[in-house]
Amino acid sequence: MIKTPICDLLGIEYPIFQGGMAWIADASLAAAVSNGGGLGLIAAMNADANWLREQIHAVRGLTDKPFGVNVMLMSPFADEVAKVVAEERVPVVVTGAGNPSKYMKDWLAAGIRVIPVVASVAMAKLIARHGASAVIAEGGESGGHVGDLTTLVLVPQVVDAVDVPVIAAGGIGDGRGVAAAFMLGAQGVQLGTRFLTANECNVHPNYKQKVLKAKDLSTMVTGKRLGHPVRSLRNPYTLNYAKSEYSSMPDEELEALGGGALRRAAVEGDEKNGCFLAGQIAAVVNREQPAAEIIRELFSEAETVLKGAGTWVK
Ligand code: TUI
Repeated sequence: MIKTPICDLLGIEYPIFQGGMAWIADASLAAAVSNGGGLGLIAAMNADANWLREQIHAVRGLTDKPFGVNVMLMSPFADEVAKVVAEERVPVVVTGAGNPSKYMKDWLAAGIRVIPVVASVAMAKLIARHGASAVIAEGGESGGHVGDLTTLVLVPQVVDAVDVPVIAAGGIGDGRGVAAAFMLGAQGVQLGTRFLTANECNVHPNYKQKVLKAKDLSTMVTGKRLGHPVRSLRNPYTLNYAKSEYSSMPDEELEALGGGALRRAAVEGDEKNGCFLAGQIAAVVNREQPAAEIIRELFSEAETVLKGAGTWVK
């Protein structure tokens, strides 16, 4: 049985978080993951306060286990979303895509455990000083908004730099990845792409199929020109965006190309005009399963791997 201090800190059975995937991670998926013994997250993404409040109430109706909300800091609604999580006293807030320091005081005063995603050592140190309970070190193998460093390189450096527990994210999709994260010094893992194909995930079926069919080179990163690189599955939309990015198209037009693309993928399953965010590890995700089964399988595989880890040492 793999148990780490993060389990006691948050009151969860397995040290695993479900990634806060925009337009995908709703109350249904979050509750399934929490009921399976992990930490389920609702993605506040670009939604407003009312939508989030409804989702928080929905998840509370589906589970009595701890859950969290992922606050995407680039969202135009970040301020109102930050207020809702404090008012609702959600057990855990995970932040992404920026620096959450300005919200930390209010969240900590509301008794919330704040666990920011970081993509650098500097951000990890800063946020630990502001009272984060743990940090999620996310490598650029992940889907969605990506930093420059890989998980293999980022995680041990963050582990060395801060005194709080580190959760590894990016490029983890099976028990081998979970085992590797623990070997790097992480106390837990966060997986997005693997949970996207959970039975309880309400994303459009076309999206699940695209992840299930993905191969090693199926993802690409676009958006560097505007400063917000995102990893997604290669399709007519991303190829056109990439071409435009290297053309003389004005920034405003390029920005307009991005608008609504995540929704078209996740809600409409629009294969041509949607942006299907996914991590590189989509290549090893090959079946739909209940979330609880995913969690059990990941940790049983990880235990086997860790027990055999000394095999080659003579
Ligand atoms: O946030 C994510 N993944 C995301 S957010 C998202 S929605 C979106 N839509 C369009 C454009 C961009 C995003 C889709 N996927 N992951 C967590 C994450 N956070 N990865 C990297 C970071 C990060 C990066 C910089 C965290 C902190 C940071 O600090 C920079 C600074 O100094 O503010």
